[in-house]
Amino acid sequence: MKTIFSEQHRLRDAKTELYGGELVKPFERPSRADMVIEAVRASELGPVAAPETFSLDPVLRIHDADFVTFLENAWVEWHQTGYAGEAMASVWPARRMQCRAPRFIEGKLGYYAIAAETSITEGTWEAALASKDVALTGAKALADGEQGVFSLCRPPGHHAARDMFGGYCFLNNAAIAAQYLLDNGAERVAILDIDFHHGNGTQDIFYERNDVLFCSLHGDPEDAFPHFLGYADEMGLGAGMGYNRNYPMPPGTPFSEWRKALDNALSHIGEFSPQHLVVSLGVDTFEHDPISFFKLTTPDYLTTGERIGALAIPTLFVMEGGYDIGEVGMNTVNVLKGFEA
Ligand code: OKP
Ligand code: ZN
Repeated sequence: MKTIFSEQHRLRDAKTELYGGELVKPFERPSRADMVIEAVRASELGPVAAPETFSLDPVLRIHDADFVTFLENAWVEWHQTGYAGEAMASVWPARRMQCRAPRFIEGKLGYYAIAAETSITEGTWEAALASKDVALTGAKALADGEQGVFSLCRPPGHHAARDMFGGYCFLNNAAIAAQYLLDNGAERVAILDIDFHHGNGTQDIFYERNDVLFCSLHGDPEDAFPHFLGYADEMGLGAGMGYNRNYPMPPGTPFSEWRKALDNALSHIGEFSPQHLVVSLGVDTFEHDPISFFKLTTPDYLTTGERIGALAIPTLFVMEGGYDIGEVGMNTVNVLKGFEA
């Protein structure tokens, strides 16, 4: 399997994440991608290629133009105010307040953010652009007939919605890739999100559509980020009714339970008979992940890849989360190896 990877991911290197009332070094840090690419190379999975550069057109198929403009200018606008720290949201249009983007950067941050942990820094936009190029290059290879491709995206994307960033995400790489596949000949694309966290952005983007089936396995929003989306009764709306499936699971969930949800999702995907499958691949379901609460083990990722591969649908793996720096490489590569087995 070919891997698409850009060194530009390093441009996303925030110093701060708001966590537990402190500003800590972000869990979503450059060494994550370094560990994954190192494991890809060591495992002889296949060639590693740099991405092509795409225009903003495929981004604007998913994200609102005003949101894209905001992301592009946020750091400079924040910096120009004279603030010493990184740009972070601290105020929101809460219930019964006006939901519109104001002029000042402080207000715009709150308008476009889903959460406060994700600081915007110099280089963040450039890294997000490179990350979407990694996803699109993978999608293009899939459209050209590859059976499996790994887009080693960083920063991740599945929490980013049409007009929202947060949860370490800016542009929704998986959604942009799925839309690209539809715009290049596919009639139906399925997205399977196995990151520990609910893919609220992806769900929201495709919620009223029946050309994209979205299935997500994740920590129950009662207990886990993003808290305000991801319940099992969210099934889609209008034409999209029945094309959204959530599998929330409780703290401590072991692979024996998780795989039942996986098999259920995979059988729905099979019935949908998509031309392509996009997997939002997070390995923060790992037993030792520092911010998550499922109990998957390293060999479980091989089984997971095998189960996905058994569908025999051309598949694009898009990297999302996974924060145990020591094991993120092996766990990720195990999914890809399992898929190919
Ligand atoms: C991004 B991805 C935990 C707070 C969680 C944000 C997590 C973002 C995860 N107390 N903060 O889905 O891996
Ligand atoms: Zn996650």
